[in-house]
Order: sequence, then C-alpha cells, then structure tokens
Amino acid sequence: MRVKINNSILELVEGDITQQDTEAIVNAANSGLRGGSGVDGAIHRAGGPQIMEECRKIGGCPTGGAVITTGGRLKARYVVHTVGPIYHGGGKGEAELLASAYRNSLTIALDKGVGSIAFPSISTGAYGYPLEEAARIALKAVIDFLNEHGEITLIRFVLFGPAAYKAYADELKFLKGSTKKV
Ligand code: AR6
Repeated sequence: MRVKINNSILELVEGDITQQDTEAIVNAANSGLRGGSGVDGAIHRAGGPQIMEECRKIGGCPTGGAVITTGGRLKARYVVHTVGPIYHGGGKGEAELLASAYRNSLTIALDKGVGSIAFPSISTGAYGYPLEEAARIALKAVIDFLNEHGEITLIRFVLFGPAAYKAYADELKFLKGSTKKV
C-alpha cells in the first residue's frame, strides 16, 4: 500500500528490513546499543561487525532517541539505531516515547541528507507494544514529519509477517484523511 503525502511517498510492504535498498534503514535497538534479537540481531548479522564497532564508540542512546552509523555490508548506506519504549501498560509515557523514536530517527537521517528510509515496527516485538496502537502512533508521527519536511521523499514500513502488515494497512486507511492514494 502506498499513499502520497505532499511530494513524498509513504509505503507499507511485508518483508525483511535487512534487504531494503533505501538510503537508510532503522534498527529497533536497546539503550546500550549492544545488539540483541529480532530486527537488531538481523541487522548486525547482515551488516557485519563494522556496525557494532561504531555502536560501541557511540556508547548508548536514550529511549526515544536515535543515533546513526554506516550500513556496513548492507545495501543501505546508513543504519539509524533508535530505542523504542518497553510497554508497561501505556501509562508511563510510552506513546510519546514511541513517537519520539520515529521523529528523532527521521531528523538524524535528514541531517545526513538521506532521501529514503525504511522502518520496522519499533517496540512491537521484544518490547511488547500492542501492534494496533503502535501502528497508529508510528504512522501519525511519520505523516506529521512529511507534512513539515519534503526532503525525505520515501518512507517505507517493512512489516514482518501478514499480521503486522494488516495492522499498519488498517491504520493507514483510517488515518489517510487528507492523504492521496497513488
Ligand atoms: N525485518 C523487519 N521486521 C522484523 C525483522 C526483520 N528482519 N525481524 C523482526 N521484525 P523487535 P523491539 C519485527 O523485537 O520490540 C532486541 O533484542 C518483529 O516481528 O526486533 O523494539 C533489541 O536489542 C516486530 O514486529 O524490537 C532490543 O533489546 C518488530 O520487528 C529489543 O529487542 C520489532 O521487534 C527491542 O525490541
């Protein structure tokens, strides 16, 4: 599914984030940037040890923040490492922290002149964020960003499996309002 936001494309695909040819891909990291399972493990495996070397030098990243490394052996030139919140029921500022993770990822990518970027569904694996809620927050955050910044011309969500894809597609249809199908 694709929609146009101003002159940019917001796209949803089902697939593996490590295979994307966007200029940057986003990693759902932890605050120690130590690597782990899920997307994080897959990106470090596919990208090789150079990414972890750069992460060690950076040292860490607060929840809701984002840092950037090169892409190692990946097709993507950069990896943005962001840290989503661990879900504790929703009353601990999780929604704002999740929106921040998306906004800060886009801001740091924009600083490097990135024009296309792929996101996984941050916090919805090991960190336990309910998929439908996370999808709405994620899509709203990137749509708001695209409404203010035309320099990023493609944002792609790479959803792992049909359930994640459906959750994002349903939310995007719901949010579409002012956006146009292409
Ligand atoms: N491509 C796209 N999406 C994927 C892939 C992939 N290759 N693999 C898994 N997903 P998670 P989190 C989906 O757990 O919840 C790590 O250990 C997955 O199905 O990767 O933010 C880190 O080091 C889910 O929908 O990230 C942290 O400690 C989504 O990606 C912690 O987990 C996110 O799941 C971060 O947890």
